[in-house]
Amino acid sequence: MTIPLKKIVLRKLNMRLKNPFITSFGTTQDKEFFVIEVYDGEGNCGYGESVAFSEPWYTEETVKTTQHMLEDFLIPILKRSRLTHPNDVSKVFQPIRRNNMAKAAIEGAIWDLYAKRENVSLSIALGGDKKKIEVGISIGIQPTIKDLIEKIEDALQIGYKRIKLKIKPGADIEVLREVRSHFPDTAIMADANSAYSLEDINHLKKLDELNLMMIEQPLAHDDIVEHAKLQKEMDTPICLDESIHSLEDVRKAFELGSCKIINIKIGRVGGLTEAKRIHDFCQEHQMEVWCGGMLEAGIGRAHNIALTTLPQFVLPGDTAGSQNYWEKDIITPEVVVEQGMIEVPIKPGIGFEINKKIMDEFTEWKKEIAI
Ligand code: OSB
Ligand code: MG
Repeated sequence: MTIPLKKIVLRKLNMRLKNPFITSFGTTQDKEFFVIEVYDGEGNCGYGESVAFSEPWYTEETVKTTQHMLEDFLIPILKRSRLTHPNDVSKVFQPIRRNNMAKAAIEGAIWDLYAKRENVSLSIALGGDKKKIEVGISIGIQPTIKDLIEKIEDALQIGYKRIKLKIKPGADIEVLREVRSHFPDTAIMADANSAYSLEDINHLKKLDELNLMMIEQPLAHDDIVEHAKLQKEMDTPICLDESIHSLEDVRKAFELGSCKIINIKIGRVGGLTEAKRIHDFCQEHQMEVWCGGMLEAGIGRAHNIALTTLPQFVLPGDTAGSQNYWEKDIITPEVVVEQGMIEVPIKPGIGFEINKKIMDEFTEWKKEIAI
């Protein structure tokens, strides 16, 4: 049966993180993004959230490129397409090269709408089965070791199942040694966000003494060849983030031996349908996966929770609780972490209500587009 699309509302929001988030590529505090509302004209509304940042430091997409793609290409394609399942969205978007985060934002809204029309949770619609998911936390680069140790202690108090620390040249091995000596048994991993090159191989090999769960994206954002060389020389499992944009990328990375673990981000791979295809491949080939984060507000967070209920998400992801990021989130209830777990909502679609008052408060402008 056709999924009727009657109207799309595009909202631009701006939300300030409680604390600046510092990585090897820069600092984020103000998060600009779009909320996309897709209406079927029968009383249902699906919600999506875009994840590209204001600057192209993580991948090439930005808030402005997202708007351009949505308004000038993706929404016009939807106007002339007939969808029977959310899987059709990535097919009709195929002529548009990349711009995966823009595609994922609107595809996510259509997945939510579809699940609501079917009267099932997004988790069930995707084929997930977990009732609760295990989560970790990603901690940005801190001004001092003391600050970092305190942040880790706070996170362990909440029960986060693993701690991810951001590293960069000059703030890596010494910091991690100090952390490891304070927390000898904690599950710790490091994320370099592409800050190193193969010339640093001897330096990176020192990480092997620290018993890390994995090292995430040590080398170039667009590389899988040199990561394969590095993985052959290192015991610590490599996890790829920036380098993975599709199932094809995963297939090639697997063939080359570029990594042992994949960080799946819905936005980076162009939506839930592609994320699920990557999941299925990894399940078949015994590659471990986990769900990454993009400092999302509640709608994006809800999509991540639903995806993580698929069985091959065997490692805790970066979907921390709303309180880790925001004074107040745009969904109700907010995402709550207890003993390192999030309870998966069972209501139809994303399973959270939108707090319209709070969403309006952060909305800079909105536009209605008839389909
Ligand atoms: O590399 O996973 C990353 C945040 C912004 C950009 C890139 C990354 C991150 C994080 C934080 O690690 C994930 C989160 O808490 O949402
Ligand atoms: Mg990363």
